[in-house]
Amino acid sequence: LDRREQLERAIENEELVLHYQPIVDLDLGRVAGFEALVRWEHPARGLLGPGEFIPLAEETGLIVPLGRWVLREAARDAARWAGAPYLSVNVAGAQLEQPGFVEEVACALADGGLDAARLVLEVTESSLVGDLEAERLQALRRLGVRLAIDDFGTGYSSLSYLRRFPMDVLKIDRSFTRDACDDSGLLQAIVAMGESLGLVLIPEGIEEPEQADALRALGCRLGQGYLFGRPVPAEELVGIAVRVS
Ligand code: G
Ligand code: G
Ligand code: MN
Ligand code: NA
Repeated sequence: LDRREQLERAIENEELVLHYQPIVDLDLGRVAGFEALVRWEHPARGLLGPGEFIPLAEETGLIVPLGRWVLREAARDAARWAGAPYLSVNVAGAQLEQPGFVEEVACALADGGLDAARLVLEVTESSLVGDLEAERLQALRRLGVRLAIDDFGTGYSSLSYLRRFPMDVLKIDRSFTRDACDDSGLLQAIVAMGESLGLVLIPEGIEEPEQADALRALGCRLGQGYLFGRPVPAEELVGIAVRVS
């Protein structure tokens, strides 16, 4: 089998697994949500990270069935979490373009038993291109789902999409988080812009306590990174779904 066929089989045979990384409230030291991050339990090569198969999935269009599986699986997992933390799921541009995408999201929520208000969909700047996407995002919002811009600041797009696309959350790429302790004017400007647009800010890739302190002082309420937890399988969330310290 070639790599595409192997991935296709993996989706059908449930060789994919979801890991979850906590998103924490920096003030309360408590889990606010989890981001679902897909892995592939390859029968021969072991556990593969998304970097080893998401690009292939995007090139071949397999990202559509893969993403559908992720959404359904994650909604089912999240419905059982104690304390009702929210669920954040990455969505590729090709998924947004599917005519039935909004219905698929609604079905995943209904079948999994998850309230729409607990779902955040993460899209990248590069998938925000036209009227079609804007319409899809509006429809998702009408379902009660919230929307996040992922890896903010790393795309090549202008900021004009912030006017055209309804957004709730801005995930600040870890390349900016790294400068948190250096009195970075760029990071301050990103936070100020996010705040003035009424967006929830989530700096990613927080690894040091000093970074968390600096980001909280800047006005970020939430954060994500290895300091608080690495992505782990759903079974290992028991306990941390309620509280981290
Ligand atoms: O887990 P890790 O940090 O290696 O993830 C690397 C990248 O893979 C991230 O940019 C993330 O957005 C992407 N990714 C992880 N899971 C999914 C998924 O379910 N769907 C899509 N489209 N991308 C994902
Ligand atoms: O692109 P996206 O933000 O969806 O993917 C998150 C990726 O960042 C995952 O692959 C995750 O494993 C990785 N990640 C999460 N926290 C940290 C961190 O603190 N440091 C580093 N280097 N990577 C992280
Ligand atoms: Mn993400
Ligand atoms: Na990101």
